[in-house]
Amino acid sequence: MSEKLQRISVIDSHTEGEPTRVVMDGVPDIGGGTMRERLSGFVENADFLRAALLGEPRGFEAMVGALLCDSELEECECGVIFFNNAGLLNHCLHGTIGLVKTLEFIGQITAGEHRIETPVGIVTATLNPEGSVTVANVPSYRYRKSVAVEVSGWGEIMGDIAWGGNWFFLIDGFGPELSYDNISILSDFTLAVMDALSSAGITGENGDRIDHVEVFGPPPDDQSDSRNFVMCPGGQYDRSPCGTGTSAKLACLYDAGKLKPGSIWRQSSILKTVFSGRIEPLEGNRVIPIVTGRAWVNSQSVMIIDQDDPFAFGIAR
Ligand code: PYC
Repeated sequence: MSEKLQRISVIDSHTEGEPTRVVMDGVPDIGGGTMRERLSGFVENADFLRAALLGEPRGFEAMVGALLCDSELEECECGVIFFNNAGLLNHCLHGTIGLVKTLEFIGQITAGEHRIETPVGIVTATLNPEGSVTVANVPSYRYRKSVAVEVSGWGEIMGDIAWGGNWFFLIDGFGPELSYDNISILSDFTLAVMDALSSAGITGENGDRIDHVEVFGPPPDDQSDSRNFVMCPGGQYDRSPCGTGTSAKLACLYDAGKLKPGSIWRQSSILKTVFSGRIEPLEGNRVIPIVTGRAWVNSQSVMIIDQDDPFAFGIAR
């Protein structure tokens, strides 16, 4: 192959329906340090990956990218930086589950506990003997409860603001019915809420942008306790129950006295796939959410970036 061709190795998986593309090799140097410190190196040198690998014609907009990195922390198996069509993500729990199954697939890990460094902290992922993955997430908490926001076309909507590794606005019992046939209207609704939060200056702690909106409703069957629909930054909904979103939900339930240590909460996605979760309490209203889900590796490939290809860096770029 000539030098005008750049080759990038990836392994794809889906976690309860939501895709993860792990970038294994072939990426420019983004520097060292913690995963948080490397984010600026990613933006400077590797941001092209977002459109090139996740956008058309190689990917599709709902894909989440996970750049596999070495970690400088001795206790960590590896580090990871998550990104999607809109930019960098603070964290991604379905992506962590996908990454663990990818590391198992290439023979790097076997069943047991593995620490992974993310930009928001270290998580402990357990690859269970039967194949599922349990992630003990970063400390999570409800920041504000029953916050009202006026949403154009929908009126006043109430929700909680919580951190689960990303910032969420959690809406329970308002909005369109949670059904697969309603994905388009659920998308319109949650995007309108995201816009309204931003216009009203409603944020997470320290002015952080709330970039995920999560709507809850009754469970679709007896396999779960609730169903959700989660809108991610970039306008795509999460096909899985959203791991950081489930973490935020667990923190809210705990703060409301509705989830005790030892109890299990089963969160269904809009596709009816399920994450099960529990909490370990920390000080105050903080908890460590512990979330279990399944992922399957479904592709291993080498992406070719041909400098002569008009869409070498994706159609969206
Ligand atoms: O599972 O945490 C998650 C997630 C965040 C965005 C998409 N999935």
